[in-house]
Amino acid sequence: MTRPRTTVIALAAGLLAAAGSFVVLSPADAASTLGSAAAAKGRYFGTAVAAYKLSDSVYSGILNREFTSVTPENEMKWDATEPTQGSFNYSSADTIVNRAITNGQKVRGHALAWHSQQPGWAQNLSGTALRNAMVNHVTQVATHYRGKIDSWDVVNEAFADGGNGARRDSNLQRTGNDWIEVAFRTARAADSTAKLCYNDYNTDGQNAKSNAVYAMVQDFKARGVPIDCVGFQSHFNSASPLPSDYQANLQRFANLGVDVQITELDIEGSGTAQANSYAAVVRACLAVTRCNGITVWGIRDTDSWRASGTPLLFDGSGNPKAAYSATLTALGATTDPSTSPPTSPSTSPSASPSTSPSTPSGSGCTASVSVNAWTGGFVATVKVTAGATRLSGWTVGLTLPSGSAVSNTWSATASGTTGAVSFTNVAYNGAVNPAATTEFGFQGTGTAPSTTPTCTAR
Ligand code: 9MR
Repeated sequence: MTRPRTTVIALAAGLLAAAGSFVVLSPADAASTLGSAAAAKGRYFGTAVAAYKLSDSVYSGILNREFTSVTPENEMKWDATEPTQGSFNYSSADTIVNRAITNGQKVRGHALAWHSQQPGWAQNLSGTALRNAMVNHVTQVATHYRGKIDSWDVVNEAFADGGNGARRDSNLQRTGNDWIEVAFRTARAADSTAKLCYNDYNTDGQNAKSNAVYAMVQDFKARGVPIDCVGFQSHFNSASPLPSDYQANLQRFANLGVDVQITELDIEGSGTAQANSYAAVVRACLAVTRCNGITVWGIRDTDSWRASGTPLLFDGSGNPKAAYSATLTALGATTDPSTSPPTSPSTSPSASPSTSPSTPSGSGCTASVSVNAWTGGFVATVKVTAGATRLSGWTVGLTLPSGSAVSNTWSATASGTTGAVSFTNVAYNGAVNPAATTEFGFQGTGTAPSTTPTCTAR
């Protein structure tokens, strides 16, 4: 498929031969990863991450390239963070969180209070002792991560399956029906910056369980219990397929005044059927203004808790599946085979047509920026091209217009958010072969930058 032509703005004309170029792309042309395509729609695209897989370069390469949010898959759960009562261990979760922040990715915290994956000591508590232990746990963990979490799953899976809309029986539930609101008030007191979510499964369509969650959120809103978002896990398979009223269900919750997030998406299957379901989920989220992010529950099929159902967007070798292309297309990006994601993360050939700067020469590097802008915001994709010498690191300098600010950066580290900002490579994309390219991106508020970027080899 031919890539649509791009427009070179006038100011760049005289500068093309100099350090870089500045190109405005049509919206459909601007995004070539899940994260950048979602960002162009004002949303994040995240994945569950397991700390022990981060040393796998295929895994971390895809993670850095494609995703703008991460959820620790198990590392923030009660058994992991408080294995002994009053003794907290954040090492694995901190690894994920700090790495995400370095890479400009948001973090979804998962989960503060849940009937499952409790440490043995908590499983053996009841009554006031358990209530107090829960309050202390929520306080300690939310305080430790204050300022680093975009959204917390404060309470997970507290409603029963089946037709009566009841609360799930659990040791936490038996401490009193108010345990959920106590958890939310406690989380807010510890961290006033994170969005506080209720998260559950089998609530993806309108049914007795989602009706009960809906009533709880409505009640919380009416009584001033702090709740900001509802997570819809969206684990789909042939026994539990994508409901036809998925979008309507997201919308009715959004209408209560909360954000809605798709938090653990996976869809068992393969080929076109699977791809179509992924696209339908994305379209539903994009159609609901307050659906502000999608998280898939793992990267490669082999990373999934349901690996045999091949439910994710990348195959076991890290190659994008049909479901990946469908997701990207539904997010509004074009999938151009010449720029389809590499299986290894670092660099791509310089033949990519869209933003090519002048023929690289000398020992430095050049940078070009393509922008997808809307009223009040923009996403910038920056291409770094090596000169005649292999780069071992690079820094791109850009000046933002007055009143504009960088809100999110991926595949680079930004020195600041306003004015003259330097973007430096992250660990995996500093090395660029002669005349080869690598990309990074950032999202901003205000007007997009219109000056030519500088590029310095390091
Ligand atoms: O993916 C998680 C898996 O590695 C754990 O073994 C499992 C244990 O309960 O939890 C999985 O994640 C769950 C998530 O925390 C909550 N919603 C359901 C997810 C899949 O079971």
